[in-house]
Amino acid sequence: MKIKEVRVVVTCPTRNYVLVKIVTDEGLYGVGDATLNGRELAVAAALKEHIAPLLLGRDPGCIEDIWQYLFRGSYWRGGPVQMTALAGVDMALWDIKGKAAGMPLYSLLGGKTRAGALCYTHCGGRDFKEVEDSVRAKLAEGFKVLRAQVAIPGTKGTYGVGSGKMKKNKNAGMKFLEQDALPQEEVWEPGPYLRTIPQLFEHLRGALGEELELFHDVHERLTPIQAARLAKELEPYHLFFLEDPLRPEHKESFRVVRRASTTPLAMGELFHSKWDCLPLLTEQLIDFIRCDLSHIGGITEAKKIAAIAEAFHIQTAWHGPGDISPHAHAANVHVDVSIPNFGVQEMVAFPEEVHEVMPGAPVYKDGYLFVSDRPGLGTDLNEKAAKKYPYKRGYLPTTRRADGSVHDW
Ligand code: CS2
Ligand code: MG
Repeated sequence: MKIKEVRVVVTCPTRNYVLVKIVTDEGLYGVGDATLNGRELAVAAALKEHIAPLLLGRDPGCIEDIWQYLFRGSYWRGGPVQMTALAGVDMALWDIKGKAAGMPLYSLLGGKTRAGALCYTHCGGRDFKEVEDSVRAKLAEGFKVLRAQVAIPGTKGTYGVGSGKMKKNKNAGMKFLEQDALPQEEVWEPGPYLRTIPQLFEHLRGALGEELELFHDVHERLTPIQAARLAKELEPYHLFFLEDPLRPEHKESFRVVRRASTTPLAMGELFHSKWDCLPLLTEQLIDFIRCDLSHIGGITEAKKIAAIAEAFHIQTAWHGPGDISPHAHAANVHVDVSIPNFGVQEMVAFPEEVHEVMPGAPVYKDGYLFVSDRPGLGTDLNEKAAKKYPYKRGYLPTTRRADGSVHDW
């Protein structure tokens, strides 16, 4: 079997997605996710201009060799754009391998270690009561693990509470990316944030008890000593984990947070390779590794990261936001259900437009996600439907401190 064609599809069914479709001379094809929110066309160009010509005529079954060829063979390696492009290719190749073998991906990866993947969803609100109501509603839907975010008094826009430059569609109630919107600017200060979050969890535990699993996403905003204070002050509320407390660049800073508390730590959505994860894994500075399969070069790299983590008693919690496609979500769950050290899986409910363009997303039932037994990833791409939703330039929000200086969003 040989690769005959590499197609790159950019589509915006409510938000932008970049898909790689690899077609073989035997008619089999695979589709992978190469979406990088806010930099979609950079990845599409890398794929079309630089990577596609390197794939034509190759055996799609040699996934590891193609991975190494695209990563090491290019000399200029790594980074979000290239690792997202590589992820798209990698997922498409695994999809082809599964279809050729007549097996679902989880089966190729060693077979099921569990029936479904325990998953979590997001709960946000303008105040503690709204967050509590949102948690109660999700508990009623069967969720067992919940992420809680609350608006911070005196700040403008809070991560996880609003939703960027999206406008509501009157008919569907769904939010769509605005055409040519520039980044929304939010204002954030550590003082009010650090005072509010422990109070939020005090409220939630008081109202809802100890049974449910709760956690919080810091979104890489704190300094090491601030993160250490937060982790310590959250100890009485027994979080499932504290997500992404620090920026991804200086991993040694995690030692400060680790020494200060027993709150479990999770990190990784901004990582791009196993090497980014290494010090946190080998020093056991975190409890959950939560890379984004679409930004680390796909399933091949995820399997390796999971295996390294297993040796250090660390579980996986792969990133699963709405800005990566159902193909990536399916890849997440195939890995989740086939590795021994799976922890939890982030999930989103996609709008109808996304299902129309990319059918086959994992199915949610009573707190767990399930993938189908169809060969490969079990997802597909409806190219005709994709054309109905042309690309719209869009950005993630940015954040400034009260004095106007740029801060991490
Ligand atoms: C996130 C994402 O899901 C998460 O935990 O932190 O929402 C993240 O902000 C986006 O994927 C950025 O593109
Ligand atoms: Mg996050």
